[in-house]
Amino acid sequence: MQIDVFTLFPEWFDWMRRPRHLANAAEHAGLELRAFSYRDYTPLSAGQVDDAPYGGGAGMVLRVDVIAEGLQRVYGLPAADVRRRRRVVVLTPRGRMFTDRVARELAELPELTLLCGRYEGFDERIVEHLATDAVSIGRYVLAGGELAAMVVCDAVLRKLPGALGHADSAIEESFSEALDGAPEYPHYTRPASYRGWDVPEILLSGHHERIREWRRERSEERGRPGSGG
Ligand code: 6GU
Repeated sequence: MQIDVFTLFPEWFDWMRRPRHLANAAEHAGLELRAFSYRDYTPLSAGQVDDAPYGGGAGMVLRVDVIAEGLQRVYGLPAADVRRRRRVVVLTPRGRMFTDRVARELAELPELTLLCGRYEGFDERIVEHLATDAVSIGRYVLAGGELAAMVVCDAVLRKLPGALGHADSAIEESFSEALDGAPEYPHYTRPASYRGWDVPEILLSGHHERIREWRRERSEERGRPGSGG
């Protein structure tokens, strides 16, 4: 899979290349992460990428011509055609909520482009004419889409076959369908007793069937997303 991120801070995405576990996971999963700077492609002078909002108001807005030029130059296609060839997702607090389901959906794509915004946001024509859809990672506002893009990359990487050392870890992960959308059950490891804090007996019993049942119950107990649990 190839993920391209467009951002004002491409070096932030070295995050994925340096820590060994991430670099290894990306390599095993065949993930190629590229980061492009809007400034490298802006047709305006002095690296300008944003402008004051029409109608007035605070903050600056990313310009549609700048984003279009970046897409056109990187993909060698008219900017409006790029979204017919690959998924182009705008990261914005007003996008569709990013969930385990969306992560799985994106992980099935061969190619994905993420557009990060800073300032007040994107000129609406970017969302309407250059992107396929918009995604948000939560009901709060970040200074930019970069952290959200990293969240998306991390969650998508975990879904790629080969990314995790243990193939089952992603399947039984919290919020996945294998757990019926419930959070994951609690984990324990050695020591079995620490300061009188004991690991539940059942996990030491070797009764795999009963352990499975116990885990399912604990997972359900933790509640479903949105239940307040
Ligand atoms: Cl995708 N971007 C920004 N700027 N803020 C957010 C977000 C995205 N998701 C939640 N808050």
